[in-house]
Amino acid sequence: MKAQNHVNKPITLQQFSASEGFWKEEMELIRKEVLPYQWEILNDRVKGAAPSFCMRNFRIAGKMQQEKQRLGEKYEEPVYTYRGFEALPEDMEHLEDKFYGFLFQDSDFSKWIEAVAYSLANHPDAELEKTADEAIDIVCAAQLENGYLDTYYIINGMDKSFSNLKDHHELYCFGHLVEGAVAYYQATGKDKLLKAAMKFADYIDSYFGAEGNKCKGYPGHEIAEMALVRLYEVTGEERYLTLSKFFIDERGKQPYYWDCEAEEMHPDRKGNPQAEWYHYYQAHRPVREQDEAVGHAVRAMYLYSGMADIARICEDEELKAACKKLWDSVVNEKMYITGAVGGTVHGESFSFPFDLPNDLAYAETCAAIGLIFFARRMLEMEPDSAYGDVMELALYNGVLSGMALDGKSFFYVNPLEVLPEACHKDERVKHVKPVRQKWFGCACCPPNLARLISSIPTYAYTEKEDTLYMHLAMSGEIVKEVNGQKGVFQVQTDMPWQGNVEVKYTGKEPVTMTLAVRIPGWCSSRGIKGVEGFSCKEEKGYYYIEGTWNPGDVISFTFEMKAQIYQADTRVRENIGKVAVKRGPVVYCAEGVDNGEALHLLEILPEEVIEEGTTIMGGKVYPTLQVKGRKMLPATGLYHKYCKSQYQDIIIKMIPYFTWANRGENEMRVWMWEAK
Ligand code: FUB
Ligand code: ZN
Repeated sequence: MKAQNHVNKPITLQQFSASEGFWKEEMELIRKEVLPYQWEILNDRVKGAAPSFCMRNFRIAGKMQQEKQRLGEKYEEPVYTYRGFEALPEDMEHLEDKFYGFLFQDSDFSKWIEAVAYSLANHPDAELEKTADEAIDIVCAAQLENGYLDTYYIINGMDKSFSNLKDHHELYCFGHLVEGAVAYYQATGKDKLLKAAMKFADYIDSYFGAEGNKCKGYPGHEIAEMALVRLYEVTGEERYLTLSKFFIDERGKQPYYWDCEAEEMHPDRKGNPQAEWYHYYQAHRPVREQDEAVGHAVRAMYLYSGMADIARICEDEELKAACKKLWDSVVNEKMYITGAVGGTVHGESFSFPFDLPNDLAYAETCAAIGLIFFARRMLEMEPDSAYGDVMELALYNGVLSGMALDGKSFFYVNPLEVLPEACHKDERVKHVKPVRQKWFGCACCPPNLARLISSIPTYAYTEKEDTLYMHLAMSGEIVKEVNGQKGVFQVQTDMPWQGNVEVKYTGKEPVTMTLAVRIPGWCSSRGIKGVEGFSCKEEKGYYYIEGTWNPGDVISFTFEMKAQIYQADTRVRENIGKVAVKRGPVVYCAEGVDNGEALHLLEILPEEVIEEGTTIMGGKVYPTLQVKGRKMLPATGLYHKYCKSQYQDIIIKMIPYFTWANRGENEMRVWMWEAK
């Protein structure tokens, strides 16, 4: 296999220190509020929140290992009986020593520890690190001698482990464990969890693979693919890269591995009635032949991210071409204006092209996070502002909407239109919650948010030998080594609220290198100052400023940011006759609390001037927009003879979409009628 060290890679968190501004506040929120809160949750100590059972399961599995040691040969392994999803116990005080929760509950710890790792890299915190070390001890104590580490099977019976790859998430939990372990090692230098993850990886490597009799299965829920690449990059062990590539290339081959798996599980059943569902798992055909984003949206995003990793490292042009086709399918046909993906609750999946309902949307937080993973990997392969634009869009909208401004409640589903009465009474929108929840039985999204936000500088900046890329402007100091010399830049910006970015060179010694800055697709006009003495060219939506940087050099960028009206492709049936408002990367929405009930009666006058204002939410000031419009006056009688509709002029107050539902339960709309 042709494996190369990649050329354009994310910076490390140690290279960046955030200064005052939007992202510093977000990262501090994660550190001070979200991570301690989530630790309480993982230990089932938050009243009124759905129980997690995550750390409890690890403790029980650990106790079993102790028992095994104590009893030696007398120890009796549990024999697996399928339990399905455990109903929530009524008596939380007196639980049996068994596995509770979703079968991938372990992954909540792994995401949490990953977020903790990033947070520690940004900001040392002895107390948090101590808690994390204790958590790692609990997790490692549950590991089997052979390296296996998934509490669902350890507790329920190992005899059936790896027998249901399609649905039982062992390789998903493994992938998350690896990601958390790598991050913790990189942040702290402590390798206990990394060693445990490697041991598990080696066990998996001895079980799966192309060689001889090894199992030809692959994950039902992707993530191991990209996790193994990270493990390869941190350890240099090529076998992890080979295993990742195996999982990617085995997927969708015929005969389908999962058909064989199903036959073993149900020997009496002829054929596999589930086979037609393989598109849900992106396993309907080999990934290199796939050209439409289908199935479960999070799975898809994680798979495409892994494919992009392999395409980059192995310089695999065919795989890269598949990634590009899938990217186009997502962003040109299946993405919401908020950067959210997954149009249908059925299977938490993509629907057909341009089927993007606003109220029925699934738009899972994790899926938008996955799109950011995919975008960053496409940028690593090929810096093109089109990827950066989507990454930024998903981040400021479909992702951030997943968390309350105080970091203590979360959305799993992020629709673009909410009528609370429907959420309560209409089965079709039962999946939509009108207010964020403290936690979820299936809690994939909240710790995913924590790990993304606390590692956000690694999405904003990537680097290769002599070039520093700024994909997202973020205030802080960034260090870039070039040929043994230390370049230091101070970035100052008010993004996402203002489009000005100032980059000052504050290194002690001059450094010759290139700074590449993304030109946001949303800016209506732009300017750059201070480039005299540098060579400055534009390529694929980036300014490339090349030359010798001397202490005191300052380059300023102005990306004009003003409120703009957007329309959807006419194939999006839902949005015909409607408009949405965006300012820079931020999508705006109208809420009932500002505009009264019945938002469906409001219309926007798209050609009128939009005024800007502010409002206070959660103790912070947020920009608002005052959009001229009108409100249709009520006309009663279920059906009546036509009479010209009557309107009243109004000003529609709009707030950033990600801040909605922070002032109690109320209506919300992104797409509003266009006044004709
Ligand atoms: O299956 C694991 C996670 O739970 C998925 O990524 C989410 O969509 C949720 O179903
Ligand atoms: Zn999720």
